[in-house]
Amino acid sequence: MGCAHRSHAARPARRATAPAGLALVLLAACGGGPGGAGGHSTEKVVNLYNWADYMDPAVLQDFEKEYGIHVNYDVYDSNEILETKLLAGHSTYDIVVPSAYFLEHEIAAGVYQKLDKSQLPNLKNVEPEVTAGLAAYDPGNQYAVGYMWLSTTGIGYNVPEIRARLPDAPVDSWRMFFDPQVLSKFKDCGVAMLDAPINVVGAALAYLRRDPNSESPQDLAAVEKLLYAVRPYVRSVNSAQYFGDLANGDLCLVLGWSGDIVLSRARAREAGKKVQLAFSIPREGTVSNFDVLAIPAGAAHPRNAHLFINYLLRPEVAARNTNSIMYANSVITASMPWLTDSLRNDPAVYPPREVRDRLVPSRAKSPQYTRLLMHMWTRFKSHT
Ligand code: N2P
Repeated sequence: MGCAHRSHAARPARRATAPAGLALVLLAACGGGPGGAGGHSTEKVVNLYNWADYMDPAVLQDFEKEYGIHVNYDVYDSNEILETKLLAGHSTYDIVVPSAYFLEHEIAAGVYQKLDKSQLPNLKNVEPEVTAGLAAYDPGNQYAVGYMWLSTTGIGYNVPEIRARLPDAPVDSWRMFFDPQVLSKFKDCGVAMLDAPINVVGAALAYLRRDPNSESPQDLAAVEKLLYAVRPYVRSVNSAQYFGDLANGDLCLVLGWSGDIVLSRARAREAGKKVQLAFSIPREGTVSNFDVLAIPAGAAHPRNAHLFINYLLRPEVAARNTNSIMYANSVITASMPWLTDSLRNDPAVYPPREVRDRLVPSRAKSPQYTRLLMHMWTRFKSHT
């Protein structure tokens, strides 16, 4: 533990600007030092950069117990932040967890190293459907491994609060968010939206019955109009606090991700709160994401990164992560026996085929469109 602590402190020292001697002293104190294949560090750590609440803490502890490798878990709350760090080129991370639609450009920009599949025998456990789906973003599956197979963008709501304000609320429709007449009814009990522009715009395009992956400036302008009309009723735009707020009863309606909302429902129940939550995938359809595990090009501990990724692909470990974070993992079938019954049968986590047919996986966007989108999004967020 002490070693892991020192190695954590040593991380900034590996940056070019820090005194090189310090890094060496700290590495030596950990019984390691530059060495191993390619001069990689032999410190017993792996630096993970991930979403908060996106891995079972007990899985981290068990990995450490089995391999003596400490996982430093650092958090971000948007793909955009992760990408900015990776592109700036001075990340100190060994494993990151981007969504597949970000992965495509990041691979092209050279921010990842190819996986050494000989160190990943548990790749055989990943559902073939997931691997095939990921190949659309990572041809040949060279850089990334599926982590969580499915997050859908949908509606989370506090059932009694919504019913009290609008008994026939259209909870299975995007009208809940994009019809100002409807949304205005819920302003007082708290409305939040993800700070994930591609997913929110995708949902709005589904509502408009347009292609959720459209890059047309006209479609974006139509979405901007919709978003401005509802902005007065949206209390917050974030992807990290909203599900805790929903569980506490501080919000009554969120445009959020499936697992987060299922998790907040479970937390509210555990806490014995009166908050009664539900999740719906709107009938107009929605966007879905895969999240993956990838190793940045400059990772200092690639061997440990491979060991940890391989560990996460054990069916039982994948199931424990799903049981904890409530997203469907990429191992799907092989992990099923270890899932809790309630999750295995939860259509919010494992949607039935007819619902899955309405899901449109988010795709990578061109740099030109991304610029337009980000400008629109910044205006939207600051608009009151
Ligand atoms: C975790 C959020 C995970 C991102 N709270 C879903 N794509």
